[in-house]
Amino acid sequence: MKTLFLFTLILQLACFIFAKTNSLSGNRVLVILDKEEDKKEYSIFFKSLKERGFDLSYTTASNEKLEIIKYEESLYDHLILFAPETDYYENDINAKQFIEFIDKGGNILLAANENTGTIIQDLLYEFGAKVDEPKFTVFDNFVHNSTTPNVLAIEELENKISLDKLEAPVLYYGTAIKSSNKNPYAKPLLVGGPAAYSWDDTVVNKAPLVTGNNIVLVHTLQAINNSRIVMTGSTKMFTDKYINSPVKINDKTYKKSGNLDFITNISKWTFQEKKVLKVVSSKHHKVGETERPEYYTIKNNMHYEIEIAEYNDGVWQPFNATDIQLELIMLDPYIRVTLKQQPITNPNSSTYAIDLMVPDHCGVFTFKVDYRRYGLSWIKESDVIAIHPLHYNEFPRYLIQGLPYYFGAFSMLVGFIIISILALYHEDDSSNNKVNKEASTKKKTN
Ligand SMILES: *[C@@H]1O[C@H](CO)[C@@H](O)[C@H](O)[C@H]1NC(C)=O
Ligand SMILES: *[C@@H]1O[C@H](CO)[C@@H](O)[C@H](O)[C@H]1NC(C)=O
Ligand SMILES: *[C@@H]1O[C@H](CO)[C@@H](O)[C@H](O)[C@H]1NC(C)=O
Ligand SMILES: *[C@@H]1O[C@H](CO)[C@@H](O)[C@H](O)[C@H]1NC(C)=O
Ligand SMILES: CC(=O)N[C@H]1CO[C@H](CO)[C@@H](O)[C@@H]1O
Repeated sequence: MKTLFLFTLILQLACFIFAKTNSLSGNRVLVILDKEEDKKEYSIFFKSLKERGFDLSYTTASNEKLEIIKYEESLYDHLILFAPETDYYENDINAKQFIEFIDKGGNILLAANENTGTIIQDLLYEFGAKVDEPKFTVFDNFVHNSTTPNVLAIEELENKISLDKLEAPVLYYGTAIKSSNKNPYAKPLLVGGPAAYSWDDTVVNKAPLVTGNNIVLVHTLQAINNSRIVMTGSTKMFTDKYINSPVKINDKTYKKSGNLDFITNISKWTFQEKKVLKVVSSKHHKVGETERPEYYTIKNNMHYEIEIAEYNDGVWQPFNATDIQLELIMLDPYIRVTLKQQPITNPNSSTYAIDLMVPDHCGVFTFKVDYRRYGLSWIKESDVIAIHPLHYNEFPRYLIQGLPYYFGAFSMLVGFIIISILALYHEDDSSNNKVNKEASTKKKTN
């Protein structure tokens, strides 16, 4: 009995160790579906997530036990929202709660479709995006699969985020996302081709509201706290049918669509398994020293160094870039310089450094590295330190340029002494006169 217990304990421990995910923000995923049965349609995608170590919980939007935040704590690290059609989520869960979930550092993978309900519409609206009219789907008479013009076969990425190019076309059936383009934190990942338009199954009798490249198929957003959100207008994209479907586009055929590769890569990005940056360390000191000083003096030569690592699929790698800048700020940046990457010595990170002269201006300065590039998580490192003016004993003395002044000062001094001596020891004639006068009066009285 005891051995059995021990055995199960070891087994559990082993499961626990092997179930470790590569995600930096945790492995608890909640999948919200419209209907319980939908789960079967996405079996390949969900299986791939489980293999990556995620702990998936499934629920439906109309489940009474639906909860994402309890006592101010997120119950999950990531959400998969595959329930666009439900108009009312149980327990009053709405866009506000999803935003709160994001504020707490959660990531969301969201799929809408041609029957998107108000909850998901509201949520998209928060991200500066909205879906087209109900029943409208995206058509493209040039780049589509075999003879169905509303099953698009997309071959090109609009922005690279975690994948460089698509090996096979991605099949897409669903609604168009319209982006207001006002949210600087959002960028489209897949867009419609030049001939794409959004319409329902009636005859097109006026200009469609959204066409061509303005049709966003997959949209991404990275919030200021590095939470990541991916939105798409197609739930079908994630289904087994689309993943396994052959693709036939303009006489070219592919045995399998690129959907699995694509959704694997974007879900890795969403769930913080890729392109995550962190500052390992940063330091600054005077040239020739190693300790951070209490303050700098104007025009000191200083050395700044920052170590940055990039996380991809479970390993921290050296981060490579040529555009990381350091700013010395007092209200405005006084100095902004590009840091140079040093030869890589550590397998897990890379170092960027620069030597520079602190500004000829005293005050309290912030030394800041604020690096924001789309697709990578944002890093911000800052340190506040004072820059002092020169101390009275730090000025050089007796400059050649000062000679006329020294001459002036010393000639004054010498002149003063001479005049004082003259004034003190000068014998005045008038006193002689007085004596003479006294003598003469004496003579008179005699
Ligand atoms: C991700 O995309 C790359 C192409 O950029 C592809 O080679 C790879 O197979 C994709 N899938 C995964 C799981 O990385
Ligand atoms: C794409 O076209 C192929 C070849 O005609 C077909 O077998 C497949 O079912 C189509 N896929 C979809 C999702 O329509
Ligand atoms: C680099 O990271 C690996 C694990 O990813 C770790 O085993 C190794 O000790 C690290 N190396 C250094 C020099 O930090
Ligand atoms: C940065 O470059 C080094 C050396 O070329 C390489 O080993 C490392 O994998 C690169 N880092 C990333 C994140 O690609
Ligand atoms: C995890 C994390 O960094 N959360 C932050 C996300 O952004 C909000 C608002 O800016 C902060 O309050 C959270 O702490």
